[in-house]
Formats: sequence, structure tokens, C-alpha cells
Amino acid sequence: MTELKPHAAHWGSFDAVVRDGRVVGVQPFARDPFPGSLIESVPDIVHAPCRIDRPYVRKGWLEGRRKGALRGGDAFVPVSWDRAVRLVADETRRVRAEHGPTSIFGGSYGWSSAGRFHHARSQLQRFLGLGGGYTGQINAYSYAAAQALLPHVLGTNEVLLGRTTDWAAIIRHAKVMLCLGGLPLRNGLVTSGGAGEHANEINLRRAAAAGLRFIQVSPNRADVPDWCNAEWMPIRPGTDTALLLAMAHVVVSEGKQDDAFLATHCVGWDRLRAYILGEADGIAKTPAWAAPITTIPADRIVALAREIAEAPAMLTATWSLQRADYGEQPYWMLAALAAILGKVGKPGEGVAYGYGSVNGMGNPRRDVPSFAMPAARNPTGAFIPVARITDMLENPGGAYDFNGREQRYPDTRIVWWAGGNPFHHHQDLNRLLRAWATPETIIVQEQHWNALARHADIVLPATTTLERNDIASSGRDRFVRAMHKAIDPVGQARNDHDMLADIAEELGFRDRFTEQRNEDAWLRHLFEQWRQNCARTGVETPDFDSFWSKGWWEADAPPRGEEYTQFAEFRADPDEHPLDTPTGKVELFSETIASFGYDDAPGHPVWIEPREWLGAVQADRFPLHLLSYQPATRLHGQLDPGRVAAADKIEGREPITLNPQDAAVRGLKPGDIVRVFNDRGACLGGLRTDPGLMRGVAMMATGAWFDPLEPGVPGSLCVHGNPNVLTPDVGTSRLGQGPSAQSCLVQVERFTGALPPVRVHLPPHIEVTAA
Ligand SMILES: Nc1nc2c(c(=O)[nH]1)N[C@H]1C(S)=C(S)[C@@H](COP(=O)(O)OP(=O)(O)OC[C@H]3O[C@@H](n4cnc5c(=O)[nH]c(N)nc54)[C@H](O)[C@@H]3O)O[C@H]1N2
Ligand SMILES: Nc1nc2c(c(=O)[nH]1)N[C@H]1C(S)=C(S)[C@@H](COP(=O)(O)OP(=O)(O)OC[C@H]3O[C@@H](n4cnc5c(=O)[nH]c(N)nc54)[C@H](O)[C@@H]3O)O[C@H]1N2
Ligand SMILES: [Mo]
Repeated sequence: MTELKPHAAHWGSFDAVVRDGRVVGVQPFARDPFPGSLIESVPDIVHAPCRIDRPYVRKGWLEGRRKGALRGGDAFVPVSWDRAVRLVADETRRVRAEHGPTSIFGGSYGWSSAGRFHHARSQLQRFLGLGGGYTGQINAYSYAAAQALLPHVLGTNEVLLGRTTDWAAIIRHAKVMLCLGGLPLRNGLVTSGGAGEHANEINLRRAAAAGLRFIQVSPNRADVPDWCNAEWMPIRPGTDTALLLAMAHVVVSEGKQDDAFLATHCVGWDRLRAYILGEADGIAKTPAWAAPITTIPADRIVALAREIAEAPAMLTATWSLQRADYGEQPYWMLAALAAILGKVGKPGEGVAYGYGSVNGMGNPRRDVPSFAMPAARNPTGAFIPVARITDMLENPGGAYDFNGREQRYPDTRIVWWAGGNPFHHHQDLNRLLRAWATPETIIVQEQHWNALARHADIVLPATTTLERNDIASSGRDRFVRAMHKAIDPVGQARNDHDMLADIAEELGFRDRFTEQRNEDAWLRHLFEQWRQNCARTGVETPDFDSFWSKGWWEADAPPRGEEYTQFAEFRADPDEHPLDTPTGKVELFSETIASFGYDDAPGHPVWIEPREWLGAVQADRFPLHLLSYQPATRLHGQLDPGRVAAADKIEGREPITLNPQDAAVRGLKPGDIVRVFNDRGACLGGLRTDPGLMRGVAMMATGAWFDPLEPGVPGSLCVHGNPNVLTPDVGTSRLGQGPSAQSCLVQVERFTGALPPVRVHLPPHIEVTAA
């Protein structure tokens, strides 16, 4: 018998086709005009051979090899759920008593599932918070540098993640859109909390049809679809700040700045202007100065500056620009340029970040409350900046700076992860692997034997969303969707909530954790809260049972003709509607940031040479700039064992793209297996070439599961193609402490040995005799 079960994921909404207790296919959500292909991998993921079938414990951990033991090379021993729950509870109790709650690292960064109740990270943090506290993580890998910076400059992060100027306004009023990093459609395949309607292509096609002129500044032509007819200006990675400063120089030299707006809506223009003109440091930031840095000819910079100054223009940048050394700077300078030209708050003009970074940015919308699990409190209040995990493990008690605060790292004894994967998301994995030896115990709730589970001590098998009921919702999507349980749990997998409830019971707080609700009661309870929030804002919603049987609910789309421009009220009356900055104005110079005294993030935007870029001396040995971008065939590491990702690989290896000339000088041709390396590590990749990729740049998507040739040995070749063995692990600056993966130099050569197999999609070594 075949059944259809409504369901949703970050990568799209669908009906799961279920036959004989197995998910055998998917049918895209009928209301989604561009469902994308990622949902096709769902059946492969649910029934993958690398699903974790029961709880396991690392053999060495059971034998007492804990602190100081390199993880990843040991066998695993199967244990019963009862034993696993007791081991975890005893260890949590012991470590809390001996070392205090902050010695439990429960930051657990990661995307988890679209389902909001069973959201693994939220469940874990609720559990750890109610149990006495933990050390958390603040901000996101996606845009940590920007999250620290923008509140100082524009008084809000809405310009990055929230309600930005929408496409309706841009299409009506702007003539030009300057797109740093382009507007890659592949990134619009996903929405955190689940896509109901993939809207980016709708909006982009409308804009193209309306004749909006796109100027694409990025190393990779494919970052904007052909049908946008964008003008492509290739730029050397990591140098956008220099381009923007030079554009500002043209504006000032030609008197094109908006003096009135600068006087009434901005502070610090005198300081920034002096820097641009070179009065502060003796270097005028002219187009001739920026040309050799960016590789964009000076006359082209002049023309670009004039065009942006004279035409109604929207200025945007992808989030990738700030995941780089001093990644705060291009973001600040882009906002500054929009302010200097008086564009902030003008209908359809101004600045916003990420239109090409995720689905739904700038999609015209009504503000409807999203369905969510309430955030849990962490009684310790302790946290680290999201990407400083290796630093934390290496330096217990060590001091560091972050956004004006001096903080100290905790002494970590337990690392606990649910719904994220540091062996996917973190940089310099070989360094992480060494630091990963410092905790006594690493607890991981996972669905698959990915690299994180393989480097854990206690592995608790989690269900996928198809094995439980839930509700998907995102602030960027009009649809709230029911996620019906489609099949029984695979093997002995359990819901994160249920396993944590059992551990809470051992620790004496089950009822506080569950509030005596089961899954059904939780969903009804959260739904009722959401309904009340909606009612308060005048939005009508159905009752739970009607919603559940229909499978989805849709918020009204704003009527055609309605448009939204961010900062419009501020523009109209800066005294009545000040920004939430210390001065209420756009801060071209920030006294607050200046007072921190950081040389890597001073009081106004500056050009600082990245530690790694094509202008650096190391470029002699490592002459290719590696951009490790978001994969078109997966969500991060999720879906990697699925058919969509598999079809894109070359002999099972992640593709790496070079300009054909860069391939030719290395004697390489498409389809070759190559070794990509630098002083931090090496991985294999399958070669592709693209004349639309700038010379000197290599592109390799993130997400192929880390698969070291010799598991547990730092520095071992990743045979699969995870670029994070190559990327540097340094904070963007002391201000943001964000990840700076995009500042990375490598070399590429033919791989000559016998091709080692990719083993990471099969379970690791399991010892069945013990325990
Ligand atoms: N080099 C480089 N590195 C990067 C980036 C880059 O551009 N370049 N980008 C960074 C960015 S922006 C991000 S957001 C991060 C993403 O990093 P992550 O969000 O950590 O990556 P995911 O692979 O989505 O990890 C989610 C994990 O949760 C698991 N999971 C899913 N559902 C459940 C569940 O219900 N229960 C449990 N227990 N587990 C579940 C999945 O199996 C998966 O392993 O990567 C960052 N890393
Ligand atoms: N299909 C899919 N979509 C995703 C994700 C996924 O895993 N899969 N992940 C989601 C997540 S978590 C996030 S945070 C977003 C991230 O969204 P982004 O950060 O915007 O994504 P990237 O793919 O890293 O980068 C976009 C483009 O920026 C360009 N670029 C890189 N460096 C520079 C530079 O220095 N200057 C200029 N001008 N351009 C540069 C590159 O050519 C690249 O193609 O994507 C989301 N969308
Ligand atoms: Mo992200």
C-alpha cells in the first residue's frame, strides 16, 4: 500500500511516498513553483547504510582512555539504551559536580531539522539549561562578523537577516543593483525552518523582466544566472573593501556625496573622508590604488562609482564576504557607501545583505509570527563566539577579546552535540582533531555515522524527521507546514526529546523537561501559542486539527503594489525615528568600536591586507585562492550520502573547479583526481574547469564528509574532499571573532597514487564481541 505523508525540510516541502514502512520517493509541495532537486535525496538519507542503528560507545573510552586520547581511530562497542542513558547521566552529574556547569560545552551549533519542536539543538539546550547550565555559543557561522558589527553601525541586524527592503520596492524604484558575490540561485534552495515556497527565482526573474541592471562583482561568473544579463566584474577574493573605498574616493573627488544626508543622518563622515582621501595615513584610496589590489582596472572603478552615484541603486553583498579575514570591513564600507550617496531609506535603494544567500530574502511578506519552540535559559550565561571552539579547547582559562568584552575560555570536560556537525562546519579540521583530544567525554546525538559521530565517545542514534511528527516554520516563508510521521524509527533510533527526557529522569528532572507533555501535547501546545500570537497581530489561523489534516497553512501574500523599504522612517525623520546606534545615526565612525582599541577593527572601515590572499607572499607556494562555498547538491553535510550529491561527484570525490588555464599549466584536465593542499592539510577532489571562474581562484563546495585516510591521525589526507582540512581557523577580528574560511590559499596537483576508497558512507569499525 502506498501512502503520501505531508512533510518539510530546510531544503523544501514535499509529500513522502511511503510503501511497506519505507520512504520510497517524494512529491514536491504543489504550492512550490521551484521545488528544486534536493528533496530527491530524502529516501536515500532516511535508509542510508550509515544510519546509526543503536547506541554505541567508543571502546577506548570504556577502557578509560579519555582525556588526551585522539578520537576517530577507535572501534565502537554497541550498548543498550539503558546503559547509554546511565553512562551519559552519570558522566553529566560527575562533571557538573567536579568542574561546574561551564565545563559542559553545549553550544551545539548547527542547523538541526526544520521541525521546530524536535529541533535537536533547542532540545539539548533546554535539557542542559534546566539541568544547571552549560557553555553556549553566540552568533552563527553564517554571519558572525556582521552580527557583531552592524548593530554598532546601523543599529540593527534586520538588514542582514530580517525584513530588508523587498524586491517589490527594488523592482519599482532601483535601476541598478550592485551585487558583491552575485545572487547565486543555488543558495536559495534552502531556508532555515523549511522552504514552502522557493521565492528567489520568482523575484529575480521579475527583476530581470523589469529591466533591472545587475552589476555582479565576484570571482565566479556563475554567481548570477545568465538570464539576468548581469555585467560581470571579476574581483580578487577578499578585496571588496578596497574597491568600495576607491568608489567612495571617486564620489568625494567629484563632489557626488549627499552632504545633506551626511549632515543629518550620519556621524563620523569627517574621519572616514580623511581616511579615504589619504589625509589620515598618507595613502589616498584612489581607483589607481585599488586597481592592483582588486585586479579591476581603475577606469572601470571610476565608471562604476559614477553609475552607482547617479542611478537609483540597491547595494548588496552575499554573506560569504564577511566569512573572511577582517570580514567586518566590506560590510561596513558597503553601508558607508550607501550612506555617503544618501541612498539609505530611499524607496527601493540603500543597502542590505544576503539577497543571494538564502531563500526568501527580500521576498515581499507580511510579518506573521513564526511557529517556534521557546528559547531556553542558560543559568550560567556562559558562551563563546561561535567559531572559537578550537581556541576554547586549546586554552582553558585563556583570555580573549570579543566585541568590547574581555572573556575567558571555560575548562571543557564534556562536549555535547545535537543537530550540528563541527567536522563539517569548523575550519582547520586537523587542528580541531588535535584539540578534540582534550575533553574527557564527547556525547553526540546523530542520525548518521558522519565524521562527528565517528569522533565521539558516546553515540546516541537520533530519528530523522520522517520518523516523528513536527511542524516546520520560518520567518522568511509564508507557509507553515505539518510534518507527518511517515515511518517507524529506523533501528533503535529515538527522538532527541525522548532520549533527553530519559537522561533527565536519571538526573531527577524529567517532569520539568517534558512539562508532562508527549509529542502530540507539545505540538498542540506550541500551535496554540502560535495561534494566540497570530491573533494578537490580527492574523486568522485554523485550529490544530484542521491544520494537521490539511497539512499546511498559508499566510496571505501582500497585495501586488505593496512594497517595503527599510529605514524609510529614519530617512523621513531621523529625530522621530532614530537608529538604535549610540548616536541614533548611521555611524561612519563608531566611538564605541574605536574605544575597544582593536587594530584589526578600528573606528571606521579600513582596508587591511588579509592574512591569506593572492597579494600575499605565501601566494608563491600556494598560488590559488580557495573559496569553499555552499553546495548546490546538499545542505552543508546533510544529504551527502544522497543521490543528488553522488551524481555530482567525480569518482566519488567532491568537485573542485579551476579556470581552464590554471588547470592547463598544471597539466590537468577535467575528470582528473587532484590533491588540494597547503600547510594545514590536504584533500582529494575531482577536477572541473570553467572559463567563468577567475584565474587564480579555486572553488570547492563544503559538505563532503571528512574521510581521513588514517582515521584519528591529524594531518591525514581527506580522501573525499572536505575543504575544511585546508581553511584557516582565525577569528575575523577581535570585534566579530567570526569564521574566516574564505581567506585560504592552496595548491593543486595531480593525485598519482592508487585511489583510496571513500568509506565514510558506511559504518565505522564496530566490535560486536565486547559489552
Ligand atoms: N569552509 C567553510 N566552512 C563553512 C562554511 C563555508 O562557507 N566554508 N559555512 C559555514 C556555515 S554558514 C554554516 S551555517 C555551517 C553549517 O554547519 P552545520 O549546521 O553544523 O552543518 P549540517 O551538516 O547542517 O549539520 C547538521 C547536523 O545535524 C544532524 N541532524 C539533523 N537533524 C537532526 C535531528 O533531528 N537530531 C539530531 N540529533 N541531529 C540532527 C545532521 O545529520 C547533521 O549532521 O558550516 C560553516 N562552515
Ligand atoms: N544549496 C544550499 N544553499 C545554501 C546552503 C547550503 O548548504 N546549500 N547553506 C545556507 C547557509 S547556512 C548560508 S549561511 C548561506 C551562505 O550564503 P553565502 O555566504 O552567500 O554563500 P557562498 O556560497 O559561500 O558564497 C556566495 C558567493 O560569494 C562569492 N565570493 C566569495 N568570496 C568573495 C569575495 O571575497 N568577494 C566577492 N565579491 N565575492 C565572493 C563566491 O563566488 C560565492 O559563489 O547559504 C545558504 N544556502
Ligand atoms: Mo550558514
